[in-house]
Amino acid sequence: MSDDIIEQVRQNVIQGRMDKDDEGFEEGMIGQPGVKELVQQALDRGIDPRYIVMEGLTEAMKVVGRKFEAKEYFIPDMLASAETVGAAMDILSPHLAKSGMTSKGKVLMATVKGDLHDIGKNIVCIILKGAGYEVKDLGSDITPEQIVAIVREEKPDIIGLSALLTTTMTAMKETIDSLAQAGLRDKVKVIIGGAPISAEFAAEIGADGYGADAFHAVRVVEELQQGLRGGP
Ligand code: B1M
Repeated sequence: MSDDIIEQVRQNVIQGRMDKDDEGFEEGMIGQPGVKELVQQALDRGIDPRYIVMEGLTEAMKVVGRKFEAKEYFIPDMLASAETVGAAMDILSPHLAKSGMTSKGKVLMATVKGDLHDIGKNIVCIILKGAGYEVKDLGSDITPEQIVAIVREEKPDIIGLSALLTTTMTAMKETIDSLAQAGLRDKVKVIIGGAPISAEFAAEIGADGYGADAFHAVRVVEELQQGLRGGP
């Protein structure tokens, strides 16, 4: 039963159907629940919000990516799907982030220079907040210089960098090198993630950790905080 509604969430994200007033790919979709209504229904049925994020939203965006690669989808289609995920996250965030917890540490999060993809980074922010961290989201297309300046000012425990493009992965190394040049590298742990990133790449560029997904990222941040982790 729970899988039926998650499948409907996936299909509606893929079709970019925000709510019941949106047209879909098939006739007669107007009036049928869209992503917003389905996510609320899933929550009302007691489905774990983390399951909705991972199996509903994230899986759907993988399909969208494959369709884009196959030239079946174009940028407006990707954007429509991305917007439904944003709206779903607005509904899910309060359920994912427990309020009133003392901070376990301060994390700054950014999508790196040249990269505008922020959905995965936003999810990581929400899940980290839910795990009790103070999270400051710097946004996307953030340069190494901006990161150095804000690390100096905010003195975070961890900086999280996200990249979705193979062409922007190099900005992660630039950021780590800039932190080193500014004499800040030993003052902050760096964790990286995003679809093209791997543990091997993280080791290669001198990051302290690699998060495969938002929940893995939280485990890695926790290990880094406890000094249990020597590398990615
Ligand atoms: Co773009 N895009 N896009 N895109 N886009 C990809 C990434 C792509 C793989 C699509 C494809 O070709 N199949 C491809 C990259 C190819 C490559 O580099 N080899 C691509 C391209 C080419 C582009 C443009 C260049 C297209 C163009 O203009 N010709 C352009 C670049 C713009 C730019 O950034 N400068 C572009 C633009 C866009 C949109 C603006 C239309 C939109 C982004 C909207 C937004 O983010 N606000 C978009 C989208 C939506 C996608 C896909 C379809 C979906 C990305 C996504 O949100 N996934 C994507 C295809 C794909 O990834 N399958 C694609 C869902 C999200 C939950 O997953 O971000 O992986 P993800 O995050 C996960 C994990 O990776 C991890 O946790 C998250 C949650 O579990 N994670 C971390 C992420 N960051 C982490 C950080 C951590 C730890 C874990 O620690 C700090």
